[in-house]
Amino acid sequence: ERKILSFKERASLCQHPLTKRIFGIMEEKKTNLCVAADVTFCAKLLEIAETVGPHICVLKIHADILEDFNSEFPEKLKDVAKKHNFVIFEDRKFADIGHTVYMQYTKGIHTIVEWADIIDCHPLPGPGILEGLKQAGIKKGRGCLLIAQMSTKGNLVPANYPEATAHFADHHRDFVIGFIGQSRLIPDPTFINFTPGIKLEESSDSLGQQYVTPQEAIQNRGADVIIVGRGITDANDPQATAAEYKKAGFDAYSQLL
Ligand code: 5IU
Repeated sequence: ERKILSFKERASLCQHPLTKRIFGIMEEKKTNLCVAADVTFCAKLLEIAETVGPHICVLKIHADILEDFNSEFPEKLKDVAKKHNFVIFEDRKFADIGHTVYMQYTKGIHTIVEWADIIDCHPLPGPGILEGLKQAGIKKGRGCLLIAQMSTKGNLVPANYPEATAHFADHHRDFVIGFIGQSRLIPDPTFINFTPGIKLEESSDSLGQQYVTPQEAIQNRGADVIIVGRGITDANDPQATAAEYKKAGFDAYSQLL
């Protein structure tokens, strides 16, 4: 039986300033909702950020699908994040050798390290990937999530992978702030568990995505933060729908306390 702590209690236990800040936002805004804004134009993304901003703790984006990405965009997004008090997560899923991910994180047209509070990576390449990302991220106070499991049908993640991932995180607490997965890996309350593949009704899409409900993810699988994309961005009223997911997520967590 794991002991569930409030977001406030968890914030107080955290050493990493970014984790502390995220739990603080979750407590203050009463939300454990992360919206995945997978859209292809900057104006649309900024509109979604404004619309759902009051209801989220984290906004997850894919900068590399923006057809009109430009150097002013991150500044505009940062302004919205500041206004509504959420953090920015670039879901780049780094997966290469340390030297290459260092460059992908800091160079190119996206210069991700300059604006993304959170990034994520596949632990598959071994410790070098974190060493590479850390070289740029630590001095800016950034944090990284380790991808421990995936939501997709038929994925190749082996059964012992989450355990090895947790071990990895334990050795890089100065940069790893948590996990992306479908179940809680370790009880440690200072790591944040993000779970994608969430909809109010269980379903799937035509490309392997599998959805569970906020209640299932939080109460039975140990998610802290639910990641919701199309369930909100494709809704007729994204703002009202975000409010609905926020309530479902926060109520599900609160019921565990
Ligand atoms: N995402 C997943 N599953 C995973 C991982 C990431 O869906 O296992 I790791 C991302 C992909 C997308 C978002 O950006 O989360 C989910 O979007 P939808 O709610 O629209 O399916």
